[in-house]
Amino acid sequence: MLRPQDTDTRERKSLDGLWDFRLDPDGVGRQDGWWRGPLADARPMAVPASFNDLVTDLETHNFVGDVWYQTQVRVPRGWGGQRIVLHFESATHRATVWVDDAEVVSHEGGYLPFEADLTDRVSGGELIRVTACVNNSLNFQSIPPGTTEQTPAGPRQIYWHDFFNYGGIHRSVWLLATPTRHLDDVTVVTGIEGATGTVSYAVRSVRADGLVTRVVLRDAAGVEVARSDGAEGVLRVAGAHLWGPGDGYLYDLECQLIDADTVVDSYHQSVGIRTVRIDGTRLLVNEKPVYLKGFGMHEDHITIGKAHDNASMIRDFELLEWVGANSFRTSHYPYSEQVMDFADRHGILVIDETPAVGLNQGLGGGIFGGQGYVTFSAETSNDETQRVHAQVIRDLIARDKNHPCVIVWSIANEPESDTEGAEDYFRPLFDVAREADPTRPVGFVNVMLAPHGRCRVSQFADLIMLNRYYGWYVQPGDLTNAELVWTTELNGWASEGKPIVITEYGADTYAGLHQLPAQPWSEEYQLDYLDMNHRVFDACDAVVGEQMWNFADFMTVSGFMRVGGNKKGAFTRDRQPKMAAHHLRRRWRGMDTR
Ligand code: BDP
Repeated sequence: MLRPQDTDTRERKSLDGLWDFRLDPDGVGRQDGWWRGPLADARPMAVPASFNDLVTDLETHNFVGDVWYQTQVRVPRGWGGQRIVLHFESATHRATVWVDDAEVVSHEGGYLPFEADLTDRVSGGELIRVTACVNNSLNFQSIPPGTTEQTPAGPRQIYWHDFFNYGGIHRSVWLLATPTRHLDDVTVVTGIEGATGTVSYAVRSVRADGLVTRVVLRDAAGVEVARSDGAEGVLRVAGAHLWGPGDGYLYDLECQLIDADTVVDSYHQSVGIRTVRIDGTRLLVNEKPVYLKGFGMHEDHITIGKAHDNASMIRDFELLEWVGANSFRTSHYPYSEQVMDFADRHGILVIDETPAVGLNQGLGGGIFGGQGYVTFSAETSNDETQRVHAQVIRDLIARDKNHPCVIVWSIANEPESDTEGAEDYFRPLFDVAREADPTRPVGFVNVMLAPHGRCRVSQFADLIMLNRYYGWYVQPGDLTNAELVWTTELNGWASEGKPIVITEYGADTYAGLHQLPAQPWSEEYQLDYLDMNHRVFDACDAVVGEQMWNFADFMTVSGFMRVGGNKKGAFTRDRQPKMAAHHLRRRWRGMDTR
């Protein structure tokens, strides 16, 4: 699937704006055919946005189930004879879409794109009705998992991840026209041979018999540096300007389908020439060791929830730059493609994560309420879950394979990993990732409950990624003991001979709460906690990165563990610095990669 683009041969029309919207608490919309006409009793809803926080009533805020969106759009008059596609960048967690009376697509998974070919159903100039039934419920066969428990007051959704289960159409919706003979996919893999950059490419096309595939590579000034005919090949760029941390230099690869002298289709793929590789305990980008400084983040903003918004994105990247970060993890799901583009353009290194978070019922208990489940069993996360998980790994890699910013795939966050069931579940998933992308390291994020010596899944990973909360969830307020046990565990991991990234370490901190001596929840404690962790990391050669949890405070389920959400941010939810952000800035800006 290629992204909607305006090119010499392609045109797109945004469907973002106000749509009609309605909850379906009784789940009758599908039986009653709500797509067959104008949505009755609808209220306006912004697209893109999570629906949950735009309203003032608890029912809508907490709603789990089917919600219906509807809009009308006129297919541009000039699109007659073209291939016409309806493209959703995401709908959380699944959607079925109708155009007028016909169902055109169903898609499972809340953070990746899907589309429907409307060519045979619509014509240029026609006004069409688009209806989407979006569903945000979670079950043991969804990624992420969840379940519904019966309570005296009715069904209640439970899930084992620590961020609010926002729902809705979270990213842009497009109508797109391409030629019927069209480009369908492009894959680039870059390499370095001395001062020469190599760009291996493979282009897939549809109805392209007799057509020539041509690729033209241009530098950032638009000057052609290489070209080739054929659906596959290798381009060579003498004196290539490499993509690297802090230097988001991008070439443009124009892919064309040519009929005699006519360009039938054209699509632009940005290309950053770089390599990524693990060597012993080092993580190498362009053969140079890198040290990751940054955060686990969230797509989470006041009012709009999990929606993508360019203004918020720019603020977040400005803060990353200000604080001296060079990396982040897309905890705990694929982020908007605009975010990935921005990271490409700014030379930010990204650990790209699937939505497989909460495959760990052992963690449930206190925080999430769901207790007494076995993680991997026929009744809970099972073969079907594994199939869905494998598919989401493939889909994520298909979407993000060409982003130079992506240096590592994370196939899950904090799953159960100390049991035979976990080992059986995960072994084939690493193969799925490596088959889909043999070029990047693959890992998963290990949880404290499976410390060194007990984890049975890290053996499959190219690098070790650890979330650790010594001094917070264990030894709270006792940083002296925390430092000792943390050092001991980390030394154990270092003996594995793989690079280690600390993908989470953090302490909830209520902005403005000050205490001397420092106590948990105060800004002073967050500083002491960071200092303790940094001493532990600096003493361990195998540590190649620190990503503090979290970039900013974020929304979670309500409960006695969370005060208006998770408060482990270096920044507040409205993106202002806590003392910790200034502290990190001093460390990170003063630090050279080791
Ligand atoms: C880890 C999770 C993360 C949570 C964090 C926390 O990976 O999603 O928000 O802990 O408890 O378990 O703050």
